[in-house]
Amino acid sequence: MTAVNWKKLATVPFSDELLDKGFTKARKAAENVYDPNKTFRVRKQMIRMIQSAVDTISEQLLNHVRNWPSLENLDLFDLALIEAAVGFDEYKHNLSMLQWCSKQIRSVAKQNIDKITKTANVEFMHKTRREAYGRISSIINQTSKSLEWLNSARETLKKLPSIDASNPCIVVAGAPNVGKSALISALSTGNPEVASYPFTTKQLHLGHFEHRRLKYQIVDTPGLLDRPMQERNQIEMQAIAALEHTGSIVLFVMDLSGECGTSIDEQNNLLSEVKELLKQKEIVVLETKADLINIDEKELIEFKSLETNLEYKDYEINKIKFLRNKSTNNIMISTKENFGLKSIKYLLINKIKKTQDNNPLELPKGWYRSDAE
Ligand SMILES: Nc1nc2c(ncn2[C@@H]2O[C@H](COP(=O)(O)OP(=O)(O)OP(=O)(O)O)[C@@H](O)[C@H]2O)c(=O)[nH]1
Ligand SMILES: [Mg+2]
Repeated sequence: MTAVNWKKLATVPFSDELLDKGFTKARKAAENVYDPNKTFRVRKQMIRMIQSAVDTISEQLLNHVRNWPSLENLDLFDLALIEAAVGFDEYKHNLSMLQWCSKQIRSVAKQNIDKITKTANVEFMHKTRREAYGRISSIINQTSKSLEWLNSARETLKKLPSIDASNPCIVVAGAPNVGKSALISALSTGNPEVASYPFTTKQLHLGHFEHRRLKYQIVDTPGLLDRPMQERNQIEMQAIAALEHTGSIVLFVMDLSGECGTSIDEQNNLLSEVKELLKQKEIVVLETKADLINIDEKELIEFKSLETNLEYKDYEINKIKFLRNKSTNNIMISTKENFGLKSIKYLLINKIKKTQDNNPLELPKGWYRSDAE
């Protein structure tokens, strides 16, 4: 299973561009034919024109079919996004139209080339070539709706996040405006990628950091895990289920400062719902914007110095220092004043390492179950 890089999908040509390209190539191919005998020359030219036009067009069509990910090979998360963004059935139908088109024009080429081969009438050769061009154009025109659909689907798909399901993925959830995206930026190396979900107009952030050559992806969930369950439709529920399948761990971000606009009670309700929805996943609750909350100054200075000196050790989760809220016992962080983030990173690495090591059925990358038996 590999991540789909939607951004790499090439622009899909419109029908007139396809025909233009095919017929231009054909004209050039005919120019390169030399034969002193007129009948032989025209026959070769007409055959080359048809063959070259069809080869050029067909190759372009099939290239697109090959480059668009086949739904059978996709991860559940990508499938849920495609279904929500453009729809499976249309995705399959429009790609198969390109295959159909390629087959049809090849058959036209064969029929008309056969006719040209069998005749010695130069006029008839020209006429048969023109007829082939007419039929090819009409088939391509019948495919134009699919080409247009694929072009606009490409624009939509290009904006979706691409997650590599073979690497760990940290899912960040929480009410709107609590600081999910800020947390992703703070934990990421470089700038997070900006993408979108088909469920919301909000932009999502997809960041990553590396530790011991392993890439930890961090994905945002605006509009997906930020409101009560009954407000979500079936497609969103599918995406959430897929997210559970993809994610290694969930960070649930809360804002107790009151700044985000969602009450603490509502945030707690959302947390209970997210726990219920993502039952199989470990959920770590974080309270962010701790800089806006009254924290004992001495305790904060002490924590900051402990965190600065913190070094990564395997399996020593209990030795990682956290700043905790005394009444909720949740871990507190601030992306604005940059404290608590290093501890969280080490906590994530350790927890993910544990879940991976604890799975004796997990095979090395690139192995398949049947290879091991
Ligand atoms: N003081 C303070 N402000 C913060 C902190 N983290 C985020 N904010 C601010 O909170 C606001 C919301 O942050 P975002 O990261 O956009 O929140 P979000 O959860 O991604 O919001 P949506 O994507 O709209 O759901 C922004 O104005 C941030 O600057 C923090 O640790 N301290
Ligand atoms: Mg956000």
